[in-house]
Amino acid sequence: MLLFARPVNRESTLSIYRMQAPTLIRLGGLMRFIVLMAAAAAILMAGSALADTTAGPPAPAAQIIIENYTFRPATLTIAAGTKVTWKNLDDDPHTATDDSGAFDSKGLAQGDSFSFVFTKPGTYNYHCTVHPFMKASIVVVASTPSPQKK
Ligand SMILES: [Cu+2]
Repeated sequence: MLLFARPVNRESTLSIYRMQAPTLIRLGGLMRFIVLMAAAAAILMAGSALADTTAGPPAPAAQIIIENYTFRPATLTIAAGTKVTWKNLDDDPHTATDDSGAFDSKGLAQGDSFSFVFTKPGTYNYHCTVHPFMKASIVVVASTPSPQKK
């Protein structure tokens, strides 16, 4: 009799849990997602920290500032695969236009930026079409695979 009664009592207690279960599962899923994202971010940060300490290729992104009718730096050396972003700080419009047509930012107003990913090694001389005296260059070197730790 008692053995039979217990499961019945349990059943009624469980029904409360059962009502909350979907909410708990949803929260659990969200928490799992957050934890996974945090873990992924940590791995990515650890990876970039490793890349910084080794004398490997430069970071895969670089910036060129256009200010006072000048590209800064005037010569930028990057590894193939690097994304370069130009940003115009002048109130006069400028362009970053490759001499041989590989890229062309078109007119950049103040605060505008333009990005281009350099995949082919070589020297890219470029200028501003509005102010042809503005010249600079980008040297793209072949990227070497970073050493793998096992
Ligand atoms: Cu210009």
